[in-house]
Amino acid sequence: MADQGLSRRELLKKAGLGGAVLLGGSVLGSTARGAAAGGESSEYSHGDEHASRTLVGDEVLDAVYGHSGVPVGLESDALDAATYPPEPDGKPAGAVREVEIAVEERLIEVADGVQFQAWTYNGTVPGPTIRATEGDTIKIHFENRTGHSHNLHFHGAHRPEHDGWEPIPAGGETTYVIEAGPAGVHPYHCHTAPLAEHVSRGLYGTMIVDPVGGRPPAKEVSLLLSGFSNDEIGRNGVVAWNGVSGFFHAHPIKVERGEPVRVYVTNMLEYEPVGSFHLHAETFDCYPAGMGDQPAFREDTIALAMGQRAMIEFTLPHYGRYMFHPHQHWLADRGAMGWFAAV
Ligand SMILES: [Cu+2]
Repeated sequence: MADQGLSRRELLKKAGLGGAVLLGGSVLGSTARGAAAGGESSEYSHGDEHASRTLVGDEVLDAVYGHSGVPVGLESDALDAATYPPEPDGKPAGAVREVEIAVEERLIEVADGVQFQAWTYNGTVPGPTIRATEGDTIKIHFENRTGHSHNLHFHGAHRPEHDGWEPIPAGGETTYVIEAGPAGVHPYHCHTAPLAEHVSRGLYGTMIVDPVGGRPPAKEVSLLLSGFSNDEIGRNGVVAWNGVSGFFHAHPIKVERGEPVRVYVTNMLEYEPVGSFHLHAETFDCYPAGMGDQPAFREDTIALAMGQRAMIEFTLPHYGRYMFHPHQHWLADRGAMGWFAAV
């Protein structure tokens, strides 16, 4: 076991070192020049030499930058359920929604060769994205299929007796009934002591609450930042968007040029006082906690304390890759680097 742990640490170190070497080797630059030389310059060029040097044609989806660490063989659609929220289903306001949530222990691969003994909601980290309209009633049938106490606590506004802080013992079950609201984006997570362990082991997810009448059409994406800690990898030795290190580095999130994009960003990174989201080459409108009719401000970087979240909206006008990552670069280096690819 000790040998195995050492090899995993070594593997992680090697991956990090590999990234540094690639960075120094200007892989992006050489890829860009190769694509430009291949023609199609009218499509990719925007009339200035800097742009033609940094845009990469069809290589846009597989060029290499920095530390990746994504598990080998993981398909490009493996995180679709976490990344693309369920679409609003058009039920009339005031609907009653039934949700089944079970806590299960799972061994999950959070980075290439790094297995993590996770506590999960419905088998995945993060748990399922729940979507409702403001004022709906959500009935969560909760089952604890583990040997420890757990529970399910939602952010947002609801009756305190359904706040979910009371531990549900091993093998136990309960039903939480909450009113969806306010309109916004709200995390849910386990609230059993010791809290830091229960959350950092993987018990969290996102709830999206639409205003009555919905939001304007947009390409919608959900990104949840979290970390993984154990004796082998250390505290937050792996950091990820939607549960897998380097995933959106290996598989950029594709959007159409000029299409409105709405991203629900949630920070569930335990043991760090603050996380953040930074978008390269464009700015975005920010709705803190997804609340309000109008954006609170425009930015390219937002800070998010643990449990904080935001809804951001932007369009990407140019063909090419737009990097995103926490602006704490040690977090980006541990797997939270990603791209939007405007195609
Ligand atoms: Cu728990």
